[in-house]
Amino acid sequence: MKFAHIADVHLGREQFNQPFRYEDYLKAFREAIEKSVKANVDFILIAGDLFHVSRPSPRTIRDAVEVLELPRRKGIPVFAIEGNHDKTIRETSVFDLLEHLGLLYTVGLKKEPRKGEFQGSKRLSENRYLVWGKVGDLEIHGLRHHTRWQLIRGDANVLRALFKGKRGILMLHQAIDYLAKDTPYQDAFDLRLSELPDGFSYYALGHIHVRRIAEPSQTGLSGPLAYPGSLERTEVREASHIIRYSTRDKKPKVLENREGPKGFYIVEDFQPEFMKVETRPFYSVRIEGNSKVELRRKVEEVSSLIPKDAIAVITLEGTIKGGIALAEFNDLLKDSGIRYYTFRSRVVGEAVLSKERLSEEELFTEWERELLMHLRVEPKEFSEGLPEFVSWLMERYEKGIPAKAMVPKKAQVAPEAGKEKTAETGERVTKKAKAPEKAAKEKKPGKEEKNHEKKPTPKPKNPASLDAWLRRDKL
Ligand SMILES: [Mn+2]
Repeated sequence: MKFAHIADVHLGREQFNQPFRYEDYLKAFREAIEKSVKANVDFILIAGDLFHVSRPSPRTIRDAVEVLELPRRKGIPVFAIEGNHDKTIRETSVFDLLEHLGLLYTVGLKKEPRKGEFQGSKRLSENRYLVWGKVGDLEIHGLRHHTRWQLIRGDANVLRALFKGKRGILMLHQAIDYLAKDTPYQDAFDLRLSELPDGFSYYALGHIHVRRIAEPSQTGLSGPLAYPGSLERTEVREASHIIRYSTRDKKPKVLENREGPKGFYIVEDFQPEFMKVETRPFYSVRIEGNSKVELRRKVEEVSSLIPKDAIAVITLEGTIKGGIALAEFNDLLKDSGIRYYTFRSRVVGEAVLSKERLSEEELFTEWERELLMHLRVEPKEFSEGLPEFVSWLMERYEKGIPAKAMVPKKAQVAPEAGKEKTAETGERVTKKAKAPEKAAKEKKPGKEEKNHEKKPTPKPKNPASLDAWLRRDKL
């Protein structure tokens, strides 16, 4: 059994508002599908964010159809889940259209059962079905993207309940803490490693845009966890090259990004092997200087190191009296021929007296950090479920909410009062304030683990929490 595992295509995206980037993203998708077909795979997985938005333009849909025709003509089924970018709460989505055309099959929760050569389903409750893909004896399970607060509540773990006893492949579009290190999801993961359902031979993941693999020997799970990363370079962090030019350096240094090329996996016997996809050179340039003259000179010097067909994001840094205006730099590269460049400024107008920086932990309470974390990752989510989310958050951090917000007047004050006071006086956050917060932090994981251990009470029917979740949650 051989299959392709693709994720985070973001088809339809015009990065930097540049139409040529639309073509780049499409080209990468076409190359990945062509290489999969050429490798003679039995099926193809797209683990979320095939599209950049949930309502792609007619042009994007046309291009997706054209590319997905390639495997269909060879009888190679494509299985997909929706990611955070392309999921929708509407009745009908672009995925329904593609499915109707026989171009792909989505797996997960559905209102209607599915039957056919490549699909199976099981009734969970009234008009709720778990739908999976099948190729021979192999089942391909999955669930579209959900936020952590939808999947894990106290000791209720929706994923474990849904996929209990299932085998084969599990496709998810979530950030798993274990593999999120050095990614934007480091502190904003959706799932802990220990929360994943065990028993699958391969975990086909999407959402983290850099390539990561964790072997069963590292995780204790039954199969490897794999993120192929996005097919194109979606942000500065994913640049192909980094140019650094500090105030000390006489010459700029050009480095290749250690994350390497972009691509996807061809998986044989559940062992992923990386397949490169050609992408446009993307340069992240950082220039430090102590004067406008120095910065301008260095920009000119560096420009010859950037290939003409590249994208360049140039960040200017330093301390310069009066600051700088980016408009003063744009003219420098006007005739450079570089396909697209943009300047960003991290120049400060005056010297900062203290180099000390307050950490997030010192600035915000745990409750505030949790709220910020969710807002940072999922701003879209809140048009719908904000009140529900807030009550979930309040519940979870009941003990951390200032007493006055919970109970009018006669509050059960004491342990948290100190923290509240320091927050209100607004002066520097003292050690006094940190202490109770730390204690609370240390207590929490222990409590969760205890709940975990208690949990496995195998019931023949859906656990009550799953039933409740199915009733409440939108598909
Ligand atoms: Mn993505």
